[in-house]
Amino acid sequence: MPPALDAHDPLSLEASLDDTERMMRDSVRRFVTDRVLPDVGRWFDDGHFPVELVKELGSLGLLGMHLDGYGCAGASATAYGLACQELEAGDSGFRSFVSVQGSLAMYAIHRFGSETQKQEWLPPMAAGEAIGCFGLTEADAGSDPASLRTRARKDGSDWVLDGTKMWITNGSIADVAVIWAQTAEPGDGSGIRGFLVPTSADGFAASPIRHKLSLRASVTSELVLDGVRVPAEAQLPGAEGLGGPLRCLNEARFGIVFGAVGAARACYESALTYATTREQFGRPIAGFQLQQRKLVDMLLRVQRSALVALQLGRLKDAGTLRHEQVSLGKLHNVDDALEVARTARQVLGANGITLEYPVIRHMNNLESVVTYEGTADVHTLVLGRAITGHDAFT
Ligand code: TGC
Ligand code: FAD
Repeated sequence: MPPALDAHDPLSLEASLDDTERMMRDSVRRFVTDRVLPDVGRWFDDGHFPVELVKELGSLGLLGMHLDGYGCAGASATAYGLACQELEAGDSGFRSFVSVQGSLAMYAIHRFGSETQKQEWLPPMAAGEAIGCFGLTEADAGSDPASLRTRARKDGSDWVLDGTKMWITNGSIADVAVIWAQTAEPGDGSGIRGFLVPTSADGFAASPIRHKLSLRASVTSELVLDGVRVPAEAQLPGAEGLGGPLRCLNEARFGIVFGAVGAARACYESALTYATTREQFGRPIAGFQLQQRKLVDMLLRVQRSALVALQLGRLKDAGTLRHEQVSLGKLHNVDDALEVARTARQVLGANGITLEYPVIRHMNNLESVVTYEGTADVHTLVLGRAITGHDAFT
């Protein structure tokens, strides 16, 4: 007889991981259990991101972990994804930090930067000694970043940047901001270019966005660039046009595909434990058919999402992953994670609305996750365009 069904791994997906992937997953899970879970409810309540843990994330090799050289771990895409999964099982804020640091800011430098830029920024960022942010979105340019209005103009050999960026993760704790701006002056070439702006530069200001009810254990900021002057060498030489930032987004979206599985799993497990211990009408609520239906529905969604994530990980490691496939994964897994979180919250009854349990924290966080890195609508239309050949954006 095969062993009894494992309620936490009913498809035996564990067996499809190799030793390195399992070790990485387990070390991040330990970090989350020991360093994040005991305090994360309080951090969320206080609207606080514990910046003192950033160096620990660095020493675990999690910052820019799928990049090669410059102090980065050079891990496989699947191992990176599994790390994101475990971090987000703790809180989306931690996965967000790692995504922005490694997949947006460091990836932009690694992929598009000069050798000097890589040497200057990547080693301290990998170690968690320097923090990066990624400024693409503006108040009037969210889903449509091609319409961004931040400008970079040439003055002698320098660049001068003016504009405002909105909703920027890590903005107020960053040492360097990757800023995407329009260069439209004659002789400068035109189009969107990326710039590495030290946050200590004159004219640069970052202020935290307050009163968020989602991703509270994460820093989200507004950036103002008022005549910020940087040398010619601050421009990322390899990035030209919207394709530059969009390539960075593919990396971070890939991490979210896995991260969403972690958040969903945490909600499912919380609901399963609760349902088997909470008694009403003289027995555990897990014995009622309606609750079993909810638990099984959650289980199916978590497993489906885990399969999608693993398949995308294998494709990325094989070098064949397309950006539309990342859109499919982000759309599917975040939608399912939100559905799992909402269902789990109901299973917990009144306890489901408190921070004593992780569920409503994940549920609220996932409202950001479904919005950033391309909303569910945007990814639906990316897929719609891919399967019909008709572009609904233009
Ligand atoms: P479109 O004409 O489709 O494309 C312009 C050029 O880019 C190429 N391209 C891509 N390249 C790489 N990866 C992708 N995913 C790409 N999508 C498009 C495309 O081939 C084209 O290249 P070329 O050489 O022909 O010029 O551009 P569009 O203006 O129609 O827009 C397409 C759309 C809507 C899909 C895109 O604008 C989009 O993805 N919008 C969503 C914006 C977004 O996701 N913003 C995220 C900001 S960062 C963030 O949220 C961080 S939160 C992180 C955290 O805290 O975890
Ligand atoms: P809008 O684009 O105004 O969309 C509003 C609604 O209209 C949405 O439902 C959308 O799906 C829909 N919509 C838009 N266009 C279409 C269309 N063509 N067809 C159908 N429906 C459409 N950005 C960064 O650059 N860096 C960061 O680090 C960063 N971190 C973030 C952290 C948090 C917590 C949050 C919430 C956001 C962050 N963002 C960041 C911004 C994020 O990427 C944007 O919020 C997102 O791209 C959506 O833009 P928007 O909020 O302006 O919404």
